[in-house]
Amino acid sequence: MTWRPLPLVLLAVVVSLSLVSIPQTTGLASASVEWSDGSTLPISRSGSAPRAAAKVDTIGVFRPSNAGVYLRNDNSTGIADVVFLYGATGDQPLAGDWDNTGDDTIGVFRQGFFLLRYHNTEGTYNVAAQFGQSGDVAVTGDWNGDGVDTPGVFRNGVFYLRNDFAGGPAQVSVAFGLAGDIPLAGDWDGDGVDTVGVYRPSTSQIFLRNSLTSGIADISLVYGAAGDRPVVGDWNGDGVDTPGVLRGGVFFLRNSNTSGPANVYFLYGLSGDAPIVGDWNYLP
Ligand SMILES: [Ca+2]
Ligand SMILES: [Ca+2]
Ligand SMILES: [Ca+2]
Ligand SMILES: [Ca+2]
Repeated sequence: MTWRPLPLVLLAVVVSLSLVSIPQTTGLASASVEWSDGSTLPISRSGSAPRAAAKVDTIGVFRPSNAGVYLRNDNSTGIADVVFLYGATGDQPLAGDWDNTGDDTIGVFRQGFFLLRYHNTEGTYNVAAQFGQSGDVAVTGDWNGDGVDTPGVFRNGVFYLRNDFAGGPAQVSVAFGLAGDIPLAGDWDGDGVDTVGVYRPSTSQIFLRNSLTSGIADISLVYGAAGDRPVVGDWNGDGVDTPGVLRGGVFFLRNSNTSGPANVYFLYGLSGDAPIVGDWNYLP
């Protein structure tokens, strides 16, 4: 769920490469630019030039009854774009970029194990990381900004986080929220590092913190209603994760970390499905 801007130096290289490459694909429009020294360089007008791709998160659901995963590549009503079986009834579904490829893939938390897969296809896990324990609620995020989402758990108002899949004790502990809160993880300020938050079901309040240290909320807002299942994601590709809720088969998504109505809402999945969020079809 982390958007990483292309470094300026790399961006300059990409732009210059696009100026000197001649589009060969049939049917692509092309043009040339005459420079002050009289030379000409072709440029592509087809939109095929390399550019920094923004990550946009979309929704999916995990269906406990059949351990089915139903991913959609747009935040709109419609059939699933990707369907496969993963995990088992009783697992907590997860999604993240476990291998720093840019795309988010499935995982589950099961009794102190993070069982993570590198592809959104049926198959066994690629990573089995022991972290946390039964009764914990799992969260995943890029806690150190290296592009890899790694495990965390929430237990009685404390987040325990690790920056790798090696097992072992928590590397970071953050007291935030209360027992009974639903933990959240995302990049609330667009700096490339995921931090923690909580959703408080009793009051529909969301509390977000921008650093991985114990302390009061940097951002608080009210969103959703009793019984909603919260989600967070970057719905508009601006690098900032913002809230949403799933309510009886309808997703309500908001594009800012402020109180207010949904910016987007649509029917998806069935009552009883658990929501998941990621960029399933990211292409670098
Ligand atoms: Ca990935
Ligand atoms: Ca990381
Ligand atoms: Ca951040
Ligand atoms: Ca956003």
